[in-house]
Formats: sequence, structure tokens, C-alpha cells
Amino acid sequence: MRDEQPTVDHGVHQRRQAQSKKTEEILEILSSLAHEICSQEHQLPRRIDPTEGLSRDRIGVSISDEGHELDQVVEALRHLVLTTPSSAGDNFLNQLFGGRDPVATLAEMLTPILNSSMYTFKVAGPQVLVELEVLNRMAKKAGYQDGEGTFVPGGSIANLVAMIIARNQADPGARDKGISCKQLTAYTSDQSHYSIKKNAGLIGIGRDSVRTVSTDTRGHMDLEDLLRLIRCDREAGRQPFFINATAGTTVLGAFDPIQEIAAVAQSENLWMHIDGALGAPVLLSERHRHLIEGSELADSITWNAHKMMGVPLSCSAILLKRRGLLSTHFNESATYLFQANDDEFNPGTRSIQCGRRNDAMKLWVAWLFHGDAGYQERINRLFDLADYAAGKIADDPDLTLTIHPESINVCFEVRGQSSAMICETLDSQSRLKIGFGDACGSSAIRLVCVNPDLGEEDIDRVIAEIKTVAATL
Ligand code: ABU
Repeated sequence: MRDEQPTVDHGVHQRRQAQSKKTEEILEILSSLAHEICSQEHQLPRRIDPTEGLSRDRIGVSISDEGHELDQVVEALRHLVLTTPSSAGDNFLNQLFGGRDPVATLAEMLTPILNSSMYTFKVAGPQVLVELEVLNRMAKKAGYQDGEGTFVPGGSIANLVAMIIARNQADPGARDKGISCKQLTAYTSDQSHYSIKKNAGLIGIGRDSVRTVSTDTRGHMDLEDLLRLIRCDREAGRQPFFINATAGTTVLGAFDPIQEIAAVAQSENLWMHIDGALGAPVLLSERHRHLIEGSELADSITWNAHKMMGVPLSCSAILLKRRGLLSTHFNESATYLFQANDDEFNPGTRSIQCGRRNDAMKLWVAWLFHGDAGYQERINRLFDLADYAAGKIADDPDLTLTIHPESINVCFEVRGQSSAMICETLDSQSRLKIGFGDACGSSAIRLVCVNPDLGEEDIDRVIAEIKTVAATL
């Protein structure tokens, strides 16, 4: 509750009343549009041709010098949102996120109303404490007893933060003077996310300084190949500095052998990072935690709560085992900004960004509501759904299961048919959004079981739709 306000003069009072009326009107529109979106989200909208652009014909108005009346703008907005695919519907299986957690969504909808920036306690108040609480909880779950973390705009940036710190630790002058070790080299598997290579270009070591380690038939990093590449690079005078292990690869959902990779990182004195953008939340499941056993041995871990934990995008954290590294590598002096409070409560001193939206409140509220137990149940349910889908596919003579899924991504092919063509046709006919990827040497449909609100009957329906469309090609 707010403390009693001082009395205000008549003009100020009238202005505040007018502002409050406008806000009320906007909140009513928000509620009405949100209801409309939710009531229609299980039906994918007709796919539009992007080359047609946002024509006045389609939207009703265009951006102009003069602007438009609010009711015209609201009508344009209504048209836009109702022709936008919702990722919460039961025909959306295209990404590593999907569905809607209503409690997390409630907090997310309040986030822009507060419109905090998470750099200082002065501006964000108790939101800073909320952020510290969820980051500490995630770090503890990863096995970091004195860890730290920060929220970032997505898994790619979380991996970037890890690579920057690893580079600076390997080449201590890099932050102030630029890179002096010219041949810093990173290692990641051929199944890992593209951000590792992209980030190598961003941190000044060059994309060609990333070694692609081969994988076994289940998509796990091959340790012998990892050791061979490190040795070759050392013999060639390069300086290995970073190994990325993936916990939940993008296509197969495979988990690299964390403990074994950690042993290599330790013996070779390399930074070990875990890209757990997809898979880190298995830490919350007793049944599946073994997949990431040894996480406490890694120096850093990426954890996206907007995937398996179902929090609205984006909700990505980078966690560090050693407290203090974020400040060492990201703090800058800014007397116009950091004016009060201990830096512990000014997260901007530990962040790659300056202005930063609040991604913590929605996770905090969801975690308050579900507890560890609710998340365990959710994660177990996702794995069970994937297991069910894999069983149906394996038993179907028209389908080929790529491998039995290690987590929630089920990859398969329709015999004799192009996975790309099937996915494109399903999308063009607004039946299903589902993607495909290179899996164990061929192109497979990737069914991601990330929405716990789907039932077994939805999996049956999705497989039937895929087969129906495949039969028409
Ligand atoms: N950032 C994950 C890659 C996108 C996806 O496959 O959902």
C-alpha cells in the first residue's frame, strides 16, 4: 500500500483524473482484446503472404504524419493480433516454447504497467530483491553454493555473457586493452546452438576459432573427438579456452555428458559452460535430474525459463559459479545512474545491458504458485508426453522414429516423404505449426512436447494430421 499522498492543487488533481481515465480505457481495451485472442487461439489464423506488406487494405490505417483516432487504432490493433499466430494454441508445436502459464502471464502483463528498469534499487525497488531471489534459487539448483546470475534477453545472450567472461579470464587484458591471445579457441558439438559460433564472431576471436566436435548416434558430444581437437590446437600453437556442453540440444533434445566434459575442462584448464537453455529445468525433476548431473562442476550455465518452465518470453538467465565475476567483467562507473545503495542491490553493475526490462517477476510469481513440486510435475509430464509420442510413432509402419527421445523433442519422418514439404503444407493450410531439422543425418519433423496442457489425444491428432497431409503430397 502507498503511504498517504500530500494534498495537491486543483489543476494537478484534474490532470491526474484525466490520465487515470485514459488508463482505465486502455485497460478495458486490453482486457477485451486479450479475451478475444484467447478465445480464438486454438485455430491458427489464415497464413498471409509477407511480401504483401502491412498494407492499409489489410490493417485499415498506416502510420502517417497526423496520427489516427484511438478507435481506428484499436481496430487496426485488433485485426493485427487476431491474424497473428498465438504460441499458446494446441496447433503450435514449432518451437522450444508453447502454451501459456496463466499465473506467469498475469505478472508479465503487469510488468509494462510498472515499466521498471532493473539497473538500480532506486528505480526498481523490491523487484531487485525478487530478481536476486529467483537467480539465487536457480544457482542453488544448479549446485552453485555461492553463485550469481543475471537475466538477459535470451539464451544466445546468456551464452555470449559466458563467452565474454571466459575470454577475459583466459586473456586478462582483453577487457581493457583488447585481445592479446590471438588464437583463443572454443569447442562445441555439431548439435549445439548456432549462438556459440555467432558469439565467437562478436567477442573478437572469430567464428573460425570454434571447433565443431562430432557427436554419437544419440547426439552426445564425442569426448575422444573433443580431446583430439584440443590437442591438435595446442600443437598448432592455439590457446583453447572454452568448452560448451549442451543440456538439451535444439533438434534432438540431447544432453552432453556433463561430468566427463567437466573432467576434460578441469584437466585442460578450460572454462566449462553448459548451454541449458532448453534442459536446465530438469534440475527440478528428481526423475530427470541425472541428465545434467555434474552441473555444479561447470563455470556457468544458461537457463531459459520460457521453455520447459512455460514462463512468457523472454525469461533467460546466465548463472555463474563464482560470485563477483559479473561485476568484474561488466561493471562501469556511471555517476548519473548508480547513485544510491550498495552495488549488490544495483544489478546494472552486473549486466551486459543498461536499461533492462523486468523478466524476474513473472518467474517469481510462477515459482511461488507452482513450487518446486509443481515444476517437477510439469517437467515429468512433458517427458511423459514425449515418451507417449515416441511410442505411437515407433508403432506406426508409415513413420520412422529417428531415435527414442532423451527429453521432450521427438524427431521422426514419414516414410518416403519430405519433412520440409509436410511442415510447409501444414503451415500453408493453417493446420499445424511444426518444424523440422537435421537429425542424425536426415531431415526429420521435430515434435516438441513443451506444452503440458496438451493431452495424449492431441498427440494422436497431430500425428494423424501429419499423415493426412503427407498422403496428399
Ligand atoms: N533458441 C532455440 C532455437 C529456436 C527453436 O528451435 O525453438
